[in-house]
This record gives sequence, C-alpha cells and structure tokens, in this order.
Amino acid sequence: MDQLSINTIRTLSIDAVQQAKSGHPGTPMALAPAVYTIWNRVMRFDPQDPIWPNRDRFVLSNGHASMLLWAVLHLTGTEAVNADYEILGQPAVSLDDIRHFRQLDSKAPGHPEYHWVSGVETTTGPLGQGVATSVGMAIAQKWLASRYNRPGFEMFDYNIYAVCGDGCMMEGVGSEAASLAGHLGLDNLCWVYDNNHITIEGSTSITFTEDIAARFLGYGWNVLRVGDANDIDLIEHALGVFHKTKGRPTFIILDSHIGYGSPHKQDTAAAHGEPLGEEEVRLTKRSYGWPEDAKFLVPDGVREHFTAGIGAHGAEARRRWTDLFDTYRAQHSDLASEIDQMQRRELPAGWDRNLPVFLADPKGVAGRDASGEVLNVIAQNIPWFLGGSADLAPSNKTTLKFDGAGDFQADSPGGKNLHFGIREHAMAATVNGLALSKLRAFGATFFIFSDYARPAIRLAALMELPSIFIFTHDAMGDGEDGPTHQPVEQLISLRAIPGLVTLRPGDANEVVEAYRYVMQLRHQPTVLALSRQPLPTLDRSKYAPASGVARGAYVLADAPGGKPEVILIASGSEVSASQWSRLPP
Ligand SMILES: Cc1ncc(C[n+]2csc(CCOP(=O)(O)OP(=O)(O)O)c2C)c(N)n1
Ligand SMILES: [Mg+2]
Repeated sequence: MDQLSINTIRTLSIDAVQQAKSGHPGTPMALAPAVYTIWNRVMRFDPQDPIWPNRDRFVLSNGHASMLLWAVLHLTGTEAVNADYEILGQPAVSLDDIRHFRQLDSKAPGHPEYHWVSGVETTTGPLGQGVATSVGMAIAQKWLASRYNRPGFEMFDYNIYAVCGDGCMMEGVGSEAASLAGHLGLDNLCWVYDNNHITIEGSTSITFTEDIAARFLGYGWNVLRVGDANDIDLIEHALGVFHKTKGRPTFIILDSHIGYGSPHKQDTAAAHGEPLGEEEVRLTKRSYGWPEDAKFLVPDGVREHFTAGIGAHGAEARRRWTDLFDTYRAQHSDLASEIDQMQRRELPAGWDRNLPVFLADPKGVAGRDASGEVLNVIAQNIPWFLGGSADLAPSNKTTLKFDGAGDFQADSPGGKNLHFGIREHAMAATVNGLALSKLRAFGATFFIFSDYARPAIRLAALMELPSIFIFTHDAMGDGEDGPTHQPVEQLISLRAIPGLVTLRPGDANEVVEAYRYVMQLRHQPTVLALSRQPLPTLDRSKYAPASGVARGAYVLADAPGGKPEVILIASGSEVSASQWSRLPP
C-alpha cells in the first residue's frame, strides 16, 4: 500500500503535467516517497479541519513541485475552508482540479497559493521564500507555547516541516533564514533538502559545489543524511531523530533522482520543467508496474490508506486537543479567549486605549519617535503583537521597552522584541511566517533597505497577510549618509505593489491614526514610511483631523472659498513643507 500510494502521487503528477503541457514532473516523481512519509506517517494534520491551530505545518519551498501538494491534499481528502474559517464540505483539491492543473480557476495552480487552496500554509514559488517563512512559523510556535502552554496543557507543540531544493539553498534568503534559525535553536523546525544535483541549466556541478552539510553544521543545525529518497523507513527514522533533537533545527539531506523511474529523463534537467512526453509517460508507468494507458488513476484502497493513516492520526490528535482546550478554557479562560480571538484575527477589547495624542508644536516629533510610542502602547494592549528590527531598533525606535516585553531568544521564547540581525529579506519572510501563524508582527529597517525585503513584502500582499513593515528615514533629505542611503524610488515602487497598503504619515498624529487603521486590517499587509527628523505637529484646530489618514489621502487644508489655483499633494516629510506658503512651520 505504501508503494501504491507513492506511485499514485507520482503518476497523478506525471499525468497532470502532461495534460497541462507544462509543469514540473521530475521533482514530484523523486520526492513522492518523502512527502508520503511526512504526511501519512509523521505529520499531525487533520484533513477534516486543515486550520486546527495545533496542526503541524508543511511548507513546499520548491513550489514548482506543487503537484506533490495537490496529490496529497486530494488523496487525504483535505476539506476546503473559506476566508471566514468555515469548513465548506467540499474537497480542497478535486481530481478535476488536478485534471486542470495550472489552468485558470483550478485549485491545483502552478505553484502553491495560500488563500486560494486550503491546506497550503504559505505561498511559494520564488525559491527560498518558503524555507525563510518556515522560520517565522517556528518562532511563532515557540512564542505561542511560551505564552499559552501551562502545566498539563500543551496547547501548542506543533512542528514545521519544509521541503526544499537546490534553489532554496542557493538563494541568499535561505541562508539568512537558516542562520537565524540555528542561532535561535529552533528544534521544532525540519528542512528536508532534495539533493538531486540538478537545476534548470543542468548539473549543479556548474554552479553549486559547496559543502552544504558543513554549512548547516556551521549554522548550528543537526544535519542528517538519507542516501536513498525511496527508503521510506529511513526517511521516517530521520524524522524520528528530528523529533528527539533538542536545542537545534534539523536539516535532512535527501539524495534523490529527479524524474525517478523515467528511462530517458531520470537525473537530467529535462525532467525538471517539461512534460515527459506521451511515450516516456508510458515507459515510466511501466517501470512503476502501473497500467500504461491509465490516466489520473487512483487505485482502490489508496484513499482509504490515507484515511487510515494521516486521517485517523490527525482526527485523534485534534480530538484530544479540543478536549484539552475545553478544560483549558475552564481553567484559563482569559488565555483561551486570546487564542480564539487571535485565530480569527480579531483585536482584544481596548486594543487602542492610551494611544497618544500629540499637541500642536511647530518643532514637532519625528515619525519614528511617534511610532515608538505607539508601538509600546499597542504591544501592551495586544498580547500577541510582537516584532523587531534588522539590527536598527535604536534608529527605527521599535524597541518595546515596557516591563516584561523581553527579548525573544532560545532561552526566552516569550520575548516580544525579535532581533533579526542584519537579514532584511529573511526578516520580512519571517514576519510573514508569524502572520501566517496568526500573530500580529512587524519588522523594521531603513526605508532604503526595503529593497532587501521586497520579495517577501510582495508575497505578503499576494497572500493577503496583515504583516507590518516599518521603514524609517523616509526622505531624500536625510543626506548625511550619501546617495546609497537616500530613498528615491522606494515609495513609488512600494505603492505599485497590488494589495499593499503604503502609508507615509505627515505628522505625529497621522502616525497614531495610521497605526489605528493598520491594526484593524485583517488581510492586508502594510508599509509605514516614517521620518527620521522631527516634523511639525499640525494644529488640528486649523487643519482637518488626522483620522483622514484612514481614507488613504485627505484634504488637509482647503483654499479660501474652496477654489484652489494650485493643488499641493504631499506625504510624510513634505506635508509640512507644502504648508509653508500658508503658515510658518
Ligand atoms: C527566486 C527564483 N528564481 C528563479 C526561479 C525559477 N526557477 C524555478 S525552478 C528553478 C530551478 C530550481 O532548481 P532546484 O531547486 O534544484 O529544483 P529541482 O529542479 O531540483 O526540482 C528555477 C531557477 C524561481 N522560481 N525563483
Ligand atoms: Mg535540484
């Protein structure tokens, strides 16, 4: 049954790519045994409730192998869930979706898309993003466990599995994230690396010859090797070692053969990104002992085998958790309602109490200073609000300073101040991982270095995540660091990202109103561009209220009689300058 199930994943992948006349058959063929083992033997996931909070997370970082995910989501009978967290009573991925792989509206798209297909934990495709996001998921689990677990109540003890390929290992963001995960000793995180020596241009001997095991040992990971990607007992054993490993993440190097079973394409780049071709499909099926002309075949017993495996284990784990949560609710009702609210992305009552109000002041306050005050209020009002900077917290003014805020480290996983180090790209992906885990999280750096974080910001927008990116030093006028530090095109280029809310407050009260607006977003990421230098705090008895920020733009001051000769449009540092002609700053 194991082998039949694995070959079902393989042949569904082959047939879907062949039918679509595009896609990536080779990696699903090679990784079917590993993904089968993770899902059906190891992972704690209930297909009947794919958003159960304590489920294990599975990230397919080599997103081009998406057929792996569509096959297991289909074969496990994973249920579809809508944006209101309701279970719809229909499959997340139907066989018909697989038949329409990579076509418009199919729930089997070319790459995994969060929010489009239930059971997808994060959008992947840009290589490296998935593994980096998985680090945020692992931090989230540690933080949740620290805040909510109580003796006898392990409410959060899930693990994060990420499957990745050479691309994820070559991309810088993967290295940044691995370094951070190693430093933090995230022993709830396991990456399975598909060591197939193949990328699109051919053998990795032309580009990628470093000692990757040594690299991960250097990062402080536990490094394991499975020399045969078809040996599911060994894969299961390695995953068992991961479970027993404390104090460091686990990296499993899985030696595999891309296009496994294809007589002419195995171990070649040709198996990576194009259909095998009708004749090769037949030959490959023959090598698996599969009916050569059958298409999209799910043999009798395969679905039942998944139901008896992951289905039964997942249902039982969820039932135990739900029972425990009922008792927890009785004994720790405040914590239980926090968990409930967080899961629905709601804010606790009084989340905006004590927000500062800034008095009119021609000298004024810097955007970053106003932001620092606001962050320190919000983080006390919303227990699950946390974040940090890429080594610029003293400049970004993002440090949470109140009693008990603490620093997140391996031995203090309840801390709310995250230290990302100088790793902006991994920071943004990590913030996404935290947001996917239902925490409200921010990451910060200088506005100019938003460029280093941009690919993950774009994914936050695609995923409709409420990630918060705080960028200070927003103006060309911050000249002393020279041209490398002057944000010229960053504002306009971030505004161009569909679905991203970009706000550049013009004075301290606009900073407050910007946060008031941002915090209420449930499905949109935000960029806040804040000034380094003090900006005059406008006298709101003469100007329109700062709450106009929530409309994106507003008329701050109108011309006498409402008949302007010119219209001055400005944001951020330029707002007060735009008023010089009217009133002295
Ligand atoms: C950031 C990024 N750059 C380039 C690509 C295009 N691309 C998709 S797959 C691939 C090769 C990946 O090689 P590997 O990770 O070894 O995957 P395998 O072919 O072994 O499955 C490339 C370059 C991408 N998806 N993301
Ligand atoms: Mg490869």
